[in-house]
Amino acid sequence: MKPTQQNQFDKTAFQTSVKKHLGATYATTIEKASSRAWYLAMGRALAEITTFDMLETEQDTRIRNAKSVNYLSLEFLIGRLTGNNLISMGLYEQINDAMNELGQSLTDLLEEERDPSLGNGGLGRLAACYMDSLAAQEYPTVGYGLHYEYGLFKQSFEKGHQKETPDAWCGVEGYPWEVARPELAQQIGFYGHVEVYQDEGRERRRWVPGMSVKAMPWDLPIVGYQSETVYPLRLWECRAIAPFSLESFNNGNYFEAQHALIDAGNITKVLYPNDNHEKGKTLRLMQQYFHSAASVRDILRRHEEVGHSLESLPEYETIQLNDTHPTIAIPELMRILIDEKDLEWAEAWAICTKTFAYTNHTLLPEALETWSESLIQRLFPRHMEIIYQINHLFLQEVRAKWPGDVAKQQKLSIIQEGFHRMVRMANLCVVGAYAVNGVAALHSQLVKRDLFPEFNELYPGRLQNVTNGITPRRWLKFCNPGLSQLITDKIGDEWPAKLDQLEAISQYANDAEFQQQFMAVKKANKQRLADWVKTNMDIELDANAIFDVQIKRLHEYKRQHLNMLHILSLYHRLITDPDFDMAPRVVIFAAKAAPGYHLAKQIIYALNMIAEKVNNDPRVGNKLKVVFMPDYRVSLAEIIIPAADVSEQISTAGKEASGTGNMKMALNGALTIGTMDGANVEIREEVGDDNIYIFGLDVDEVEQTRVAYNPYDYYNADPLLKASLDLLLGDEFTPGEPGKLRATYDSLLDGGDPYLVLADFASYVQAHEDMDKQYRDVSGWAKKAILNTALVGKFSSDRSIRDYVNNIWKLESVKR
Ligand code: 26Q
Repeated sequence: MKPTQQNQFDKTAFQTSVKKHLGATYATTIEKASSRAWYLAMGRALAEITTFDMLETEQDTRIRNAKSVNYLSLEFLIGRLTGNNLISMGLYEQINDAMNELGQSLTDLLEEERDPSLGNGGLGRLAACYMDSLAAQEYPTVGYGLHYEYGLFKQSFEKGHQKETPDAWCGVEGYPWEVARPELAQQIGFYGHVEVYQDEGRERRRWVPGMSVKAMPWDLPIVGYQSETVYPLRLWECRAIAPFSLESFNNGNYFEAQHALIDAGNITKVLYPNDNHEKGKTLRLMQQYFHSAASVRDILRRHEEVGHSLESLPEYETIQLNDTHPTIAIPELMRILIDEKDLEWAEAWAICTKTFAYTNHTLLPEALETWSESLIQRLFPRHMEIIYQINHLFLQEVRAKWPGDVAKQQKLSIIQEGFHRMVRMANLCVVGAYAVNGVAALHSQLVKRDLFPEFNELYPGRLQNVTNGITPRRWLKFCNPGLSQLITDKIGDEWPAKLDQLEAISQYANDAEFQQQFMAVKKANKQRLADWVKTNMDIELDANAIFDVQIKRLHEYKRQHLNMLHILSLYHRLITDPDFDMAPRVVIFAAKAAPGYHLAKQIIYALNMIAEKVNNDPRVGNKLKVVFMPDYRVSLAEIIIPAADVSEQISTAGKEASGTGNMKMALNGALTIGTMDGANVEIREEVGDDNIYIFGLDVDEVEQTRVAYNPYDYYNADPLLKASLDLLLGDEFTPGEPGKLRATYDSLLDGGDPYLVLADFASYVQAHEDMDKQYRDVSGWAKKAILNTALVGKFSSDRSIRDYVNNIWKLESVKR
């Protein structure tokens, strides 16, 4: 590992650069500059350093001749870059000092940065953590994504209802960390037809697109922790081709008539705000192809520029598909190899199937992508031919393995038969990839057992597991400086790159002084959050209360409404049972609902109305507060996570592929209350049964319970459950307007309760009671919290990346 920038840092030169940008880039003066201008100028001055390092990394012949991973993802939820990059560059203190001398507070300037919210949730954030770990461990990498003009919408509440507004993350001035790479632009086609022609007696085919656009790359620097290696996150922006060719426009070749209205600027205008739900929108498929095509061409350009042969592609490049969203890259590579590079089908297929690997992030049927054959045919006629041919050859394999078994062929076919034929993207991925992985041990087992059992027989060893991880740089060192310092004082400062070392902290779990210090840090973090809530929401919180946190996208399977029922049960008991005693508790939510997901929005509304009443009801006093923080995003998570005492991970068993918020909160000393789902199972293995609160049905019990499930059985048998649910029917929370919160009630009873909320209610309430008792034992709680921090080193994304490297990608690290 090379020395960090610290040694070469020239403070005066840096200050001069900041001042130059203030004037030359942002047209202001030291006297007049706003905080925003100072932040932008500082960002540009820093980006200058990293851009040089990125170009050096790009030119490094050892890296150019080593194998790289290309991480293809429609989402990279990177969060703010400035603070994080300062930590990676080892320059935090120096820049703090340099900016102080210029009369600026670094912490204030960092608050000026808008989050680049170029993702929905877990999958996008995972891609960002993986880029961080790839760079930190110096594995050659390029991240490929989209440069959306608008990221995930901004959320606010109007009378308790979610309101969405566009997120123009770049602002008018542009984002200081990005650099345009016009020399690497690509031209991308859509629509059109397939031409058949003769070439030296052979019949050949080529796609003649009906319209074309330009893909302009923007590079963001991914700075390796304590290294000068900087890899690019390359985000493609769609532009109209310039200069606009009037001649071809007029003679009708340039755009086909029916597509003339599509403005090229539309394609990367906005991120689709659905997570774990696909809707077959044409523009979404265009985004996917635009992303895949530009990325594949860039990969081939890099490969060929160094002089490597096409046959050797799998030796130098591997392409990781982050879910099925970039699946069209597989037929696109086939098309280029066959139609443009003159390879035979078999040669091209051999290359493809040694190059692609696919990560599955979900088992939810509504999230498995299928696209109508007619849409693909219209947008990408040549790709559709190639998909047919892939399927034709694949079904021959299926017939050879299971002769005469038509049902097997139908089940496995890439094309789903029916009135509207559909292309199953996951099947195409499994057939076209050399490795397929789930994202947690339980999830990967279910992928094998329930989703792809036949593929597992047909291709033994192809289906694997890589348990997700999180970067400890952002999710401990940066967001929780108090705890980081405490840890460093005990075990030195190598833990951010070697998270397993945290285990050494467990020797202090019973140490009274360390417990007291650990809990003092936690309390300060809770106070920081309470201050945010006071300033932004005007709600007073007591930092001595239990901070009980559920932060994630709003989804029925994640069961925010189970948490809601628990709140209602506490409220009911507080106002009806004079003997009921509980430790003061603050229940904190943050979540965005997809704009078209009606019930999710109703759950947000109900939680906001319940909060309003509970927080102001004198009968409740300070025992219970409910806070729904608006506009959940990475920078908000950085404030909430260090302040959590309790981490809510309460999905129906079998539904949450992994979860990563669970890892972040455990690392920051929160105790998990959770089901046997996703990575909770592995967190429990690491921290031990005594240090986690597991409740509810497991996967097998969920399956058995579903057979004859009637939510009314639970409703009628459990008076506390009934009383809690019935609160939603009256006007307790919507004075004068009874029934306004009944959407949740209806879905849980007449709606059949598809996620078994009522079945898990009693066990969930019991687990909370156990935790409440434990919280009153201050030392006992501190011990458990410390052990959570100490024992979750496994969940560093550095370990996940090493798993990918060793079991799937087979790369070598290149230290500079
Ligand atoms: C697909 C087609 C059309 C429009 C949108 C989509 C789409 C977009 C985003 C489908 C799914 C997503 C996001 C899924 C996601 O975030 N999954 C989560 O991935 C995490 C990382 O592996 C896991 O920890 C979570 O369990 C999983 O829910």
